[in-house]
Amino acid sequence: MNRTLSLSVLSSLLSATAVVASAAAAPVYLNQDNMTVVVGPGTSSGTFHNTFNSGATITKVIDAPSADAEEFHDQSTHIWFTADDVGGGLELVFEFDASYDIDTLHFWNYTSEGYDVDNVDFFFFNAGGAQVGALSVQPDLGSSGGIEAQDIALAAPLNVKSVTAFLTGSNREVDFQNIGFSAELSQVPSPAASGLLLAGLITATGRRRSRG
Ligand SMILES: [Ca+2]
Ligand SMILES: [Ca+2]
Repeated sequence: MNRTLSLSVLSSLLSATAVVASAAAAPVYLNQDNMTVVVGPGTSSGTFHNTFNSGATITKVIDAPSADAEEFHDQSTHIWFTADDVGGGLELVFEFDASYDIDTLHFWNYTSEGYDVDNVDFFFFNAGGAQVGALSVQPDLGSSGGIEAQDIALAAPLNVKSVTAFLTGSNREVDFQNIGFSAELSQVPSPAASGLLLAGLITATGRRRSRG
């Protein structure tokens, strides 16, 4: 077997790997299409006012169709929670349809200090349920008129399958429109793909050795 063929096999394998890697690296916007959200058990005592009137559900915090979507503040679009005590807040638990490497948080905050979210504590979990990181962000006020997302770079860990967010306001008020994430599908090679690559490399190496 000649060296040219061996190199050609190696080259093909590396190209195939690059194609797989670039396909997996395409950014994904995470919203109601590829994650779920529930009100977490860590939510403090408080009131949701008219948040769930008319059959509305918590899913309205992940219904922005894209990261640059504009949303108007009305009863069908936002969440309003008031904690009974300072320090209390709303806990949301997001579950993704796969493991992702999160790049960016998109946060549509309320437009005035009297009700907006002042701090969000994030906790990140892998597919096994183990906590793999935590960080806090202080989002800006929402833009007036149609509210657009503030894009906040998140130094989040890799391979995140679920996220818990604890949202608070310094005056007990938590009012916002949406949360979304931009992420890339985590690159965990499938056993079949890595087995194929390994077999190819062994074959190519064996051919090179037999030639010498
Ligand atoms: Ca919404
Ligand atoms: Ca505030």
